Amino acid sequence: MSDALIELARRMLAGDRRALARLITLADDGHPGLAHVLREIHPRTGKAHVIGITGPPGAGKSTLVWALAAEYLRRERQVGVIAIDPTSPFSGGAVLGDRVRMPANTPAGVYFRSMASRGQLGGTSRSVRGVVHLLDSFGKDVILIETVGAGQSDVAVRTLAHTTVVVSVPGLGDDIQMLKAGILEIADVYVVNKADRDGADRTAAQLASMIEIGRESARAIGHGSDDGWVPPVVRTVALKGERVDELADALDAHRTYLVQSGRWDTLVRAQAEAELQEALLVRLEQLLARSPVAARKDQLIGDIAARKLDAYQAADALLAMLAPGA
Ligand SMILES: Nc1nc2c(ncn2[C@@H]2O[C@H](COP(=O)(O)OP(=O)(O)OP(=O)(O)O)[C@@H](O)[C@H]2O)c(=O)[nH]1
Ligand SMILES: [Mg+2]
Repeated sequence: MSDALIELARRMLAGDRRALARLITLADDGHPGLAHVLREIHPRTGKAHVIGITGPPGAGKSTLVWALAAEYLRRERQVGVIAIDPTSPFSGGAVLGDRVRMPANTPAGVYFRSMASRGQLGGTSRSVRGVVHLLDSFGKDVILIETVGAGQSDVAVRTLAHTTVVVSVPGLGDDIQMLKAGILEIADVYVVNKADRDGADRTAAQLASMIEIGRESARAIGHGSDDGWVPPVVRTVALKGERVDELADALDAHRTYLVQSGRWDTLVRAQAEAELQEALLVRLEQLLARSPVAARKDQLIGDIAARKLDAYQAADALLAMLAPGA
């Protein structure tokens, strides 16, 4: 099994798109054999600029992603697109009749994949991370990840992206929901899309003043202070590709800033740490499942429920059985 997967990984690294598609499906399914694949491709990852694009349903994120992909292609950069679809019928996206999934003619050189977020934070981030690694090793220079804002998958993606873009639309300045969700604090670049509509300038000005207030209060408490990056606000008309070049410039500038300030390395380390933690948990679960100790687990769960033990005592008991004397 693992030999076949390694062979598939080698074909993918040699540029075979169908091998890439099959591996991505395995990552999406959380296939256990993917560990072998990741080992094979790991030395070839770490080059792509991973950009998360988030915002409320219907803001034009998908339209913008495609316009941006076309712009990157003009700049002779290879692009991968991951769209994370919320599975919940209440999240809005899926019920909008006019949502854009994918343009009729996907530009050549753009690899697109839609993934369902299963409402399970760890599961989503693990499989998306796997897909990011695959696209990265395949040679994509830029990986765009679209998520609907303020959901769990959105939080998961934030730990994967180097740069986060928050897309809003005219009128947002009057809507404090986004502020409440804390979404405004996370952006490296802001977009006011649908700038062909009334109020775009006003919304952009409100965003800019909110950014300034945020920076001032951070300075006042001696926190986060002046770190050299002021998030720009770009007004786009994604539908017509207007000012999408300006957005691409802002994203490139952010990447340069990250590299020059040393923050790129900090992000890479933080991601490596998150990944190690995930891997440890997976391995620990496998170890437990295979060991005779597994039989004790049910009993310990009963003890926790009956308030005889707390969860940490139970975990310590399991670990003591797994590794006596450790
Ligand atoms: N007027 C105008 N409409 C736009 C613009 N960009 C996108 N739209 C339209 O807005 C609607 C939603 O666009 P999508 O790109 O699907 O928006 P989205 O944010 O990806 O939506 P979900 O993924 O469903 O959350 C579509 O009808 C688009 O054609 C724009 O710049 N101006
Ligand atoms: Mg969309």
